[in-house]
Amino acid sequence: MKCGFVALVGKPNSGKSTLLNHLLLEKIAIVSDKPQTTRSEIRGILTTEDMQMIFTDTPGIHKAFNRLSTRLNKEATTVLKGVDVIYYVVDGTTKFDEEDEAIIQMIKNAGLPVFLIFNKIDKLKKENVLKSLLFWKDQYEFNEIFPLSALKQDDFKDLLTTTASYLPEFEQFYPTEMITDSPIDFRIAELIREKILLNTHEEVPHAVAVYIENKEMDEDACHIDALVLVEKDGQKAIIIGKQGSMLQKIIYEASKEIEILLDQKVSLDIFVRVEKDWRQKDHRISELGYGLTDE
Ligand SMILES: Nc1nc2c(ncn2[C@@H]2O[C@H](COP(=O)(O)OP(=O)(O)O)[C@@H](O)[C@H]2O)c(=O)[nH]1
Ligand SMILES: [Mg+2]
Repeated sequence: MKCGFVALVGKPNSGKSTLLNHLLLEKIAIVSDKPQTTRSEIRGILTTEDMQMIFTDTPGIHKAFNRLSTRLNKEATTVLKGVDVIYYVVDGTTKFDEEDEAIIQMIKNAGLPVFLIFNKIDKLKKENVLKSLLFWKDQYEFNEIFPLSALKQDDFKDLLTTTASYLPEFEQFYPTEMITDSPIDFRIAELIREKILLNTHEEVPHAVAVYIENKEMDEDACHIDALVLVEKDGQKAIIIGKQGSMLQKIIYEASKEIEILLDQKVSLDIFVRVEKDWRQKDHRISELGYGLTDE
C-alpha cells in the first residue's frame, strides 16, 4: 500500500491543527486563536484500504523568547527528517513576511515534495484568492497548490489522493484502528489546556501547563485529577475566577469533550498551582510532554 509521512509546517495560527483534525475526522490536536497552541509533535494516522498516511502537526516556527520556545522551534525543524511530503500551511488572510521567507528556506533545504496549502479561503473573495496564489507561485516551486478551508471544507479527497501519489509502497506502520500515538492522558490534558486558552488572554495562555495526576474508574464515571501550572499568583487568580466561576466553566467545557474522547462519564477536578519559571526548566517541559524529549 501507499504509506508515508506528511509534515505540516507553517506559521502559528495558519490552521495546521485544524487541518489535521478535519483530515482525520477526530480531534487529535487542540486548536485556539492563540499562537503556540501546539507544543509538541502530534501524529495523526489515516488508514484506508490502500494507503496509510501519518501526519505530523508541528509547533509553528516563531521567535524564541524562552527555553520552551527554543525547544518548540527545534522540534519544528527536526520533524522534517524522515518525511515524504511537506504541507506548507499558510493563512491566506495574512501577508507574506520574513517568517515565511525563513520557512521557504527551510523547505528548500529539506529537498522534499512541498504542497502549498493556501488556507482560510472561506474568509477571502475569489479574486483575492487568485491574486494571492499567483504571488505564492513565484515564491517557490511548489509541487502542488491547494486552496482550501481547513475549517469549513468537509471533503479532502483530492488532497489525499494527490498526496498518496507522492508516497512510496510500504507495509503499514501502524495498526488500522490507531489514529494517533499521543498517550490518552496527554490528550486529556490538552483538552483542558484548550479550554483554558479559549477562556483566557494575553500572557496567561503561554504560562499554562496541564498535567494529569490521577485517573480512576468506578462504576459511575472516570475520576480525573488534573494539575494546572501557572507562573504567577495573578494568573492563578484569573484561571480560578470570581468564586471559582472561571474554573467551573473550564471544568464544564473540558469534561464534555473528555467524555466524548473516553466515551464515558467523567468527573474532573482541577488543582491550580503556581510554579515560577516552569517554562525555563528542561525537565519540567519534558515531564509535561511538550517539545522533543530526546534532546
Ligand atoms: N475562517 C477560518 N478559520 C480557520 C481555518 N483554519 C483554521 N482557522 C482558525 O485559525 C485559528 C488557528 O488554527 P490552528 O489550527 O490552531 O492553527 P495552528 O497554530 O497552525 O495549528 C483557530 O481559531 C482556527 O479556528 C479556516 O479554514 N477558516
Ligand atoms: Mg497547532
